[in-house]
Amino acid sequence: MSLDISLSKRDEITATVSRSVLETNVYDIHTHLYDPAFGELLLWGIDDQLVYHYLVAEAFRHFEINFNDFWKLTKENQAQMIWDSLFIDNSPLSEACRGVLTVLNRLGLDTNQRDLPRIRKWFKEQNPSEYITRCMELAKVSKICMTNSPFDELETSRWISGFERDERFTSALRIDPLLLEWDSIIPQLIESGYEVQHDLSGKTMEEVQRFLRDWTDQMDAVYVMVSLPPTFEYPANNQCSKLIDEAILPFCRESGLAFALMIGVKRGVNPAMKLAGDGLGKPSLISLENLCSNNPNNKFLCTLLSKESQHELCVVARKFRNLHVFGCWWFTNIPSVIEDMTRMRLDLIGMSFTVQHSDARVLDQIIYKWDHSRDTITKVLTEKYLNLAATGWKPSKREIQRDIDGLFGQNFNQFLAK
Ligand code: HDL
Ligand code: ZN
Repeated sequence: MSLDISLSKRDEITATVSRSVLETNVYDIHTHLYDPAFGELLLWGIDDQLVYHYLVAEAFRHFEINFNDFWKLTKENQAQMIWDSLFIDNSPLSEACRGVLTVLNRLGLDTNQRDLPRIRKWFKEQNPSEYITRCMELAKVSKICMTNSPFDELETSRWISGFERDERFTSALRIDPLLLEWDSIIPQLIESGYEVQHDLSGKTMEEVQRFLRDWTDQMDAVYVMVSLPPTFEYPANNQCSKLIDEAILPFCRESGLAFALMIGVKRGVNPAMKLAGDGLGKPSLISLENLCSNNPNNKFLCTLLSKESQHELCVVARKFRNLHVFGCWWFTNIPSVIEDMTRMRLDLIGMSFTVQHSDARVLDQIIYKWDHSRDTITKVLTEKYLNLAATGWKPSKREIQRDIDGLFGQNFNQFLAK
């Protein structure tokens, strides 16, 4: 199709898309990074990059060591084992391996020296606060949304003691334990002064809403988020569904906050691997349809973990304008799947989605996660604009920039503001 346009028009569109994608700053709407005020919780540097749970999972396929002995090693020794196994003994072709090298290369280090001690020495010489700015500038990330849990003691003490926010970091209120481990978090809620009952009776639902309100205010959260198993059912005769219906959704309607659902994660498929031990399953999207259909005055964000679910998700999004699709989550965050998902989303829901989030756990990772995603996004968008031009419709530079601004965060901001 795109052969019907002149070579000069073709080159102009190709250059415009590539430049816009490369130069447009993104709002990274889901990460596990932290405002620098959280100190050690903000991970960065070569060792944290190497012991990232994606690489732990890949490295264990080569290791003889048992899991517990590995976890007893120092972080540096864990990193050395992973480096030796995945980078030296085998070529680092996986997305997560290539990512480490993309980061080092973009930082100006000579990866071909393959000298881990020398690399480690370079990171030790970096100034943390300057390094945050450097990573965000290299990654072209202007804003980072954190994942903030009111159930994580490491975090809550910092929130309660108060700190001056770094305006580049926004907050998302993460509530998995509230919905998935109700019986285990009851004591913490009661101890914090919320009058809740195991059987959800009495003032429980209004007290859970007060809990959400208190923490949303404390964090200035921009949305509420939960990750859910592939077996998630809604509506259902269980605590999770009742809490969603009678506490989460009423609170989100009252506050105007979106409820973000990340569906399909199977926690602890191999518990000995800790964070690296989670797997995925393909959910039924009937529950998502029911959520959107039964709650037209709630806003839902959604990303799914199974590649096989992505087509259905686009069709559900076509039915419900109160559903905003975002990102290529975790096991789908690899070039081949990002390409399929982005093409499918443009084909089925046009521009009305957020193209990517990094899910970065280590600051430096935003450099590779966005570099690699931009490559694929450029490829798909160029194809789409060339197809468009072949119809005689000539997308202007301004229109292409407008579209990319949208995919890179403006669509998300507009959806939240509805
Ligand atoms: O539940 C989530 O937010 C997931 O992103 C997990 O944190 C997962 O461990 C992860 O980091 N994926 O990229
Ligand atoms: Zn995440």
